[in-house]
Amino acid sequence: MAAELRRIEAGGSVLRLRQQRLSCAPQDRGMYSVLASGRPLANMKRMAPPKTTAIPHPSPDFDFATFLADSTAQVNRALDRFLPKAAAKPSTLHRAMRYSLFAGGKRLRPALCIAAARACGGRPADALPAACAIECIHTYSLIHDDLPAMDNDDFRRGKPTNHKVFGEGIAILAGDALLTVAFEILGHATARPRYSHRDLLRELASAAGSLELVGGQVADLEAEGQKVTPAQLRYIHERKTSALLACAARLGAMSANASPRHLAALTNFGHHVGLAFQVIDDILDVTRTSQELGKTAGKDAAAHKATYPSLLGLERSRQIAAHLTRLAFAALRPFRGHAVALEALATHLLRRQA
Ligand code: GRG
Repeated sequence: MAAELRRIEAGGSVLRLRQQRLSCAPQDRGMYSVLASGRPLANMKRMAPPKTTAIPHPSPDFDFATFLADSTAQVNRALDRFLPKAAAKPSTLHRAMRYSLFAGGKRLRPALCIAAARACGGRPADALPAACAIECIHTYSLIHDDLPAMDNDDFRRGKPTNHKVFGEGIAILAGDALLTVAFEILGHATARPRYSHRDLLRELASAAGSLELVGGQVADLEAEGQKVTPAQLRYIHERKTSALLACAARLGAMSANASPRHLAALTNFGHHVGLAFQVIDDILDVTRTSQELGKTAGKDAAAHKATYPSLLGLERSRQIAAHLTRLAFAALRPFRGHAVALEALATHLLRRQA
């Protein structure tokens, strides 16, 4: 137990080998695996995080608010183009899909995807299909997560949940259709010399599948009413949250034909910011109001769910989130100061209040 706690506190999100069986050209694979199993990560695993919430400063010259607003506007326009119109038959279904998709989500995963593409010298426009596909999967997961059979929530993105407006049957189907359309949208991405369409589709499928997103949800369901160990909590969070954020970073990098070294760095970055994001989410659940969050606050505590604050306390959770953010910054070293949007995003995720 103590060793497990140290692993969680150290950020413990070791790059999983399965996720490293990456999609890179055969000539690049040797280089990738050397980097993926390199010394820095092994050292990180052993270190206990210092008791500080300090993090490095992102470049003061980068205007993250404008970057997020611009990427959100681009993604919203692209999603509107990619999705069937609300009036297309069956219109109830298409209205339900659009209701949740355009309900005011923060669009952090698309921003991560686009920032990763930028860091690798790519164009935002080339990352848009992947950014939109990820947001569709994320939205489907929230619709299903809010269902009575799952978290049973009435309020999401500041509005009544999908099943409250459209009924459970349509909400389930809207989630199914968003999951499916994500793959259709990703099909619009341009293949790159290092990454084929097959690579991109496999990447998204594995992050959304039974070993990652859905697997994390199953572990979460099965943990209800049980005493959850720190190892189980990490397992759930790495899958429910971190996997999709890491996938966003990776697909952005792949859209820019990233080198194996940069892809490995962004995988590492995505895992660390993904875990930090969830630790902060756990903290916000107990420190903010429903109105501030746009979703029901205090749900984890009410459901006696294990969270970072419930296992380790608020102050230690804040230190862990900061430590994970420092690890995310460290992962960006191969970009030699040219990943300013990603640094700003990691800082934004740590400091967010909703
Ligand atoms: C297959 C039946 C079935 C269900 C799948 C996988 C799944 C359901 C649910 C997992 C969804 C979940 C709640 C993950 C936790 C991640 C998290 C903190 C999401 C909130 O992300 P934000 O804050 O949300 O970015 P917005 O609304 O801003 O996009």
